[in-house]
Amino acid sequence: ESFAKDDFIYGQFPSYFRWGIGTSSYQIEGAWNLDGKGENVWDNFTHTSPSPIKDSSTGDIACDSYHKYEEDAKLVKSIGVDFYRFSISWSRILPLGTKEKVNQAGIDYYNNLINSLLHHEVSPVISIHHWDLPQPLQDIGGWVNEDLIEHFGDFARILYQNFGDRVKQWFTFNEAWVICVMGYGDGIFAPGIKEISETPYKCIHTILKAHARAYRIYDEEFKSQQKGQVGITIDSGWLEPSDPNNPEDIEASERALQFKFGMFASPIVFGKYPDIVRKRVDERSKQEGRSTSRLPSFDKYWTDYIKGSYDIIGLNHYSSYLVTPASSDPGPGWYGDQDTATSQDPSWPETGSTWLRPVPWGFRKVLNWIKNTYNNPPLIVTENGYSDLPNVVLNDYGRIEYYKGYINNLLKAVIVDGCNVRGYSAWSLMDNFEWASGYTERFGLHNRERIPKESVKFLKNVFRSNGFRRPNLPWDRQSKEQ
Ligand code: GBH
Repeated sequence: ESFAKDDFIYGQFPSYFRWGIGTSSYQIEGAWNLDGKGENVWDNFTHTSPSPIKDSSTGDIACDSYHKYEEDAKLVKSIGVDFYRFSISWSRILPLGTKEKVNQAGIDYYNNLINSLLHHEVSPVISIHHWDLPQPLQDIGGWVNEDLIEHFGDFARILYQNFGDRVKQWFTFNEAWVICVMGYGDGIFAPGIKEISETPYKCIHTILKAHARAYRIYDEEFKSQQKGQVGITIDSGWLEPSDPNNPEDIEASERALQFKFGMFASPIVFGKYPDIVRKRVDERSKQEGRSTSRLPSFDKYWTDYIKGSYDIIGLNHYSSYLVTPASSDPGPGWYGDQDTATSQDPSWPETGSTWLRPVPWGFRKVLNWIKNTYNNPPLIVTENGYSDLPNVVLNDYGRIEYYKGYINNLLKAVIVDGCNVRGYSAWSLMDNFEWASGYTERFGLHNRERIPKESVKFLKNVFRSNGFRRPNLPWDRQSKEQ
């Protein structure tokens, strides 16, 4: 490594680099039952009692972005970004989840938002699905039912048809790992299913096929005219060996990265699940006396269909973890299969979220791991951000420190290490409904009243400078004049 872990460098990103800010539909829109929108799994989940949400809140109103999209577009503009990454509420467009019934008010809403952004010269970047599955599709099994592959394809096609003349960057899924492990395994996110042994694998399998379907539809029916790009957003922290000199910890770190990022990246890049995942789940399934592996396989057709189904990969990254082999086996399923235990170094600063401690150098490491493992694919950082507890209001100095360290490590990854990162999107435009934590954790650059926090000034300056410009010092001027 050419720099100590925490060295700050001055420098600028390449001229093609693009800056953005992000949100997602359920977290900001509200208007959960207005103008023909159907119910989705997060509406359903937050309306169950007792509430599974920390402060018993819902996204019924959230930031009211359904009514305030013009203010949102202005806010986005005021940060000086090139793009705004937002997601589409599937049940606002297709109230029943299927193409039989299209809700024109939903199409109108996103047309208005897109046109407001373009009016401010901000490019729209769309996440097709950020967790708010129409409830009628959950009622037929959700992501374990392979009928959803075609329904997702239909949904994507409707979006390309209606918005593709103006939208050139699409991401099919946001963090399918969260949907499948937290939603169908741990059950702490919607739809609240607690079946850790097999269901997350089935969910991942269907989602990968649905992703490829949406990619191929664009490629075959729209790309030559619309000339955009389609990718998928995958989340991963950096998973550092607990003891970097211990070979068992080094192996555990690699295993954890393969179970997390590799589960999605390896199929789309190489056409198969990571070898280590295949081997471990197959072996353990056999030991359990099963005739087939808990991890499904892709046949020849799907292998070819999924392999290469990306123009770009999105990375969501927030924090780092220390990894070592697990001390006990929790049994068949997602956690037992990978045999890893993760922790965080208590010396790393705390934030508003228990799982998020700032570790800026981990960002550079995960970017380099992706570069080395997948032959330096084009990447966009689709999310990176910092949370405060409600007691921190507008003086968010912790957030400034975080962005400074993380974006500086991104700069090192790009200009020193040659990682092929094309853009960066901070999370989030404003405080919003933070899933199972409700409104108790705040990631916004603005509060929910849309008042800017201190960090806006800082990020605006980084974006405008395309990096970190060394302050002009008297001797700079002198040397230029000589
Ligand atoms: C992103 O996920 C989401 O894409 C975004 O919607 C969200 O607002 C943002 O993070 C901030 O959380 O509660 O201890 O069980 C990042 C990955 C996965 C991190 C779920 C937090 C919950 C940990 N997230 N995880 S815990």
